[in-house]
Amino acid sequence: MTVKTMQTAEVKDLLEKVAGFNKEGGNERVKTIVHRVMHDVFQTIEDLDITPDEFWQAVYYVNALGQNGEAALLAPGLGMDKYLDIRMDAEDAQAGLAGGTPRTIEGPLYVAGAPKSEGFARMDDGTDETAETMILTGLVTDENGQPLANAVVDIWHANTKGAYSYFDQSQSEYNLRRRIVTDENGRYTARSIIPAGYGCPPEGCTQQLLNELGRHGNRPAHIHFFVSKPEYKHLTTQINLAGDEYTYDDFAFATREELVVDAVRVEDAAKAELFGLNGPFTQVEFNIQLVATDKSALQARHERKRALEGETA
Ligand code: MBD
Ligand code: FE
Repeated sequence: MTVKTMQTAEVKDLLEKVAGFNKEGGNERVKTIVHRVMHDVFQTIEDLDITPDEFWQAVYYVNALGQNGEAALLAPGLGMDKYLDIRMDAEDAQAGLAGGTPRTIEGPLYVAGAPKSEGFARMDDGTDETAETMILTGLVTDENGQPLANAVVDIWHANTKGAYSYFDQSQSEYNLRRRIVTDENGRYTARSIIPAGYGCPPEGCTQQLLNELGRHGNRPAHIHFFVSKPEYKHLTTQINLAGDEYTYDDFAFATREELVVDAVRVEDAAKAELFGLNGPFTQVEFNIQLVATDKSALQARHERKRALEGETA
């Protein structure tokens, strides 16, 4: 059946009433958005001849998605976080603020208030004795390569099972989450463990939809960063470790060529000793360039719901 009703006065009138156009109160921005989104939903139903059975499946899907708290996981899986990045990159370019280390998506697993230290932090709690020791080092500079002291490098990553502390209650508090303030030479150093990639919960709503699309729900091994310093553009980014099966096939579309980093195995005992280690380790180097700005709105991360944000300093 191919009935066309979108152009009728009845449907146009319905959409305007749905969005509260004929009512005084409410929020004009919300009205505009709801009108547009509902128009596009109706148009999709018409164009694709969506059946009532399909429609109700979608309604119950949204219910279940909320119940298992996966809306912010489905979003990156559907490329929405990536699309916001594409827009912010284009805005930066338009404002003459392009450059520096590229941004990439935050993801849903940040926890605010991780322990803060100067220059160095050990990030793992030492309980995973089978994990490969990681030394993560880097230099934070401005666009001219001048080192930036006192930049805050907020790092978080998964354990060897791809799980993040706080969300994985079996891990200790703030395991694999630290804030490191760059030293007088602009450097930060972390001792941690090499993370494994993340996989969506196999029984969850996100994976359920990905299955329908013939897609997997995996991310490569990666490490998240927020990097900030007053008078510089806030940077939200990640590095993806080279050589992972999913480095260039990330379900969340976070990989960027400039953010793929080699993890180098170091057997040299003298080098290990430099980091206080008595055995081989794997070194990951990630240097970061920040872009100067006097626009204070660009110096802060975007607002969204984050675990423990507002509860800790
Ligand atoms: C992650 O660890 C992540 O970084 C993203 C973007 C989505 C799900 C899990
Ligand atoms: Fe992640």
